[in-house]
Formats: sequence, structure tokens, C-alpha cells
Amino acid sequence: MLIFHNPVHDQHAGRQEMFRGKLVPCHETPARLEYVMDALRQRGIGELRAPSAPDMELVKRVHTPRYVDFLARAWQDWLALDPTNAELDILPSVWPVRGFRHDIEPTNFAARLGLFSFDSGCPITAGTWTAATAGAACAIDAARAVTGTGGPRVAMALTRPPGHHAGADFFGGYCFLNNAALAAQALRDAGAARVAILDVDYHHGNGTQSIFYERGDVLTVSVHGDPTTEYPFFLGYADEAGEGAGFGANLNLPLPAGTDFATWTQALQQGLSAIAAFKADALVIALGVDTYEGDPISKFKLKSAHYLEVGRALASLGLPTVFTMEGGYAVADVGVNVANVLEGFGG
Ligand code: OKP
Ligand code: ZN
Repeated sequence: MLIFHNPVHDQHAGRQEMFRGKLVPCHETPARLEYVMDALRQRGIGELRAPSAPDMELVKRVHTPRYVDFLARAWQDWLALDPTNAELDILPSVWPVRGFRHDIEPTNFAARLGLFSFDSGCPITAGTWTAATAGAACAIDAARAVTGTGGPRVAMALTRPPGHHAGADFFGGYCFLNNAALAAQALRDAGAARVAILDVDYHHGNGTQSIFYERGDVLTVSVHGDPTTEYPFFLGYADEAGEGAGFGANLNLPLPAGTDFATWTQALQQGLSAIAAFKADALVIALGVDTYEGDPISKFKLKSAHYLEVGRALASLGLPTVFTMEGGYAVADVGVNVANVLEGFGG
């Protein structure tokens, strides 16, 4: 298995996120990825590669050019407001909800932050753009590796920040560029006629769903905490089936907080059956391990050993597969849990 790891992931290190009226330390830390790297090295899993330069033409087909330009310039725009802002993370605080205009684009930076985001828990820092674009490159390279002749069947984009909450033109949920969507589009471009994305992170992959919602060539499936009580709350319900050409190409499998492996794995099997019925030519797994019983912000009950079974189940589809790294916040256990999935998957 080829593992494209993001060598500059630690340039994105948010200091704080908004939680219940307070700024608290970020859950999504650089240490998460270091634990994965250590576990893979210790167990001799995978062959590590650095990514090439990001294909910005592809990034600007999955995301809107104006959003990409906004993100690329955000830190300099922030400093232009006040040079002492260098000591602070950027967090949005105002959003255009129902009743506001969506056909205008204010020039005010705070307004633009709100235009391109959906929560206040996702800081932009000096190195966010550098880290996020290198992560996008990992995802694109992983997709190209599994579609090239004589390449491996499976590759991973081992990166942070994660991606599955980022939409075509918004950030949120610790995500800026949607690595899983970029991998799926790269697989399409490389000749896979039908691509499935299976998101097993605890949180619904709202960004990925919205990017492909009206497309019939990419099936999006997500197994996640019921959004009635779990983040991101406003998308991820079972009745969201896709629209237009995409009708029937989105499957949400929400499960209640407290769900254990026995129940979770039944939903996973349902997702796998849908992917087999879709006759996908290639697969992207948005791999979050925040389904773990020890996760501090999630409420499923999977144990470390279960991730070996998860990996075996994912491999059973027999498809060229790209893993992207999503959530998992029980920092010291993220490594063993990810390594277990990859070991179970094999190859
Ligand atoms: C990102 B991924 C906890 C706030 C949680 C957002 C969660 C984002 C999860 N105090 N806010 O899907 O793992
Ligand atoms: Zn998550």
C-alpha cells in the first residue's frame, strides 16, 4: 500500500475553537497524524511517499475558484486588518442565513469569512493553506497511483486537516479542501466511469454529499451519528437521496449515539451492498476513527480490534481504493486504530 503523507501538515495547528461560549483548545491537532505515522512505521505497514505539487486545476473544479482564491489569500487579508492579528487564529462570527441575500459578495473580511464557512470551530492559521493544499496533493496522488498501470490496488492520503465537511465553497468542521472529493474526481478523470465514496467517520460527510448531490457518476454513502443530535446537525438524514441526475446516488445511514460495533457493522454492510449494486469502478474511503469508544467528541462504541474487521469488510468489495484521513480525536489511539484498518484491508 502506498501512503502519501503530508509533510507540512503541522503548519496547520489551530490554537482554539469556539465551544459553549468559550475558546477551547482544538481537538484536531498535529499529534494525531504523528501517532498514525508511528504506528505504521512500527508495524511496517505501507510505503511512505511525499506528494507532488497540487493540481490546482483539479482543485478548482471540485471547489469554486472564488473559494479557493479566498482561502489562498485569507491569512494576508487577516494581517492587513491589523498586523497584531498574527498572534490570533481566524474564526468566523457572522453568516448569511435564511432571509439574507446570496447574490452579493461583501468585501468586508469578516463578512467574506462567513460567506465561505458554516461554523466557528474551524480556525484558519498562517499555515492552513500550505497544509491543506499539500493534503489535496496527497489525495490526488493516491487516486492516480491506484489507476496507473501496474500500480497498487490501494493507496492512502495520510493528511490533516481533514476534508469531508468542506463543500465546493465553504470550510467548517476542521475541513478546508475536500480530500475525498478530490480523490474521487481524480479517479473519474483517470478513467473510472463510476466512483463510490464511503464515509465511515462518526460525523456525516456533508461537504462530500453536497459536492456530488446532483451527479449520478459518484455515489456518496455515509454511516454516521444521527444529525438530530450529532454534528453537523443540518444534513445527513436518511431521506437525502440525491437530486436530478444524482437521484439515488446518495445514501445516508444515520445511527443513534451509543451505537455499538454489532449495529454499526450492519449499516456498513448496507453501504457496501449499495456500492456493489452501483457497480462502482473505484472506491474512496473517508476514514475517520472517531467511531472509537474512547473518542472525546463522539458517541459510538467501536473498540480497537474492531478496526481490523472494518478493514477486511472494506477490502471485500475488491475495488481500487483510496483512503483519506478524516477524524479521530482520542489522539494516542488514532494510530493503532488507523493501522488496524489498513492491516485488515491488506495489500
Ligand atoms: C470533524 B470530523 C466539539 C465540537 C465539535 C466539530 C466537529 C468536527 C468533526 N466540542 N465540532 O468529522 O471528525
Ligand atoms: Zn468526525
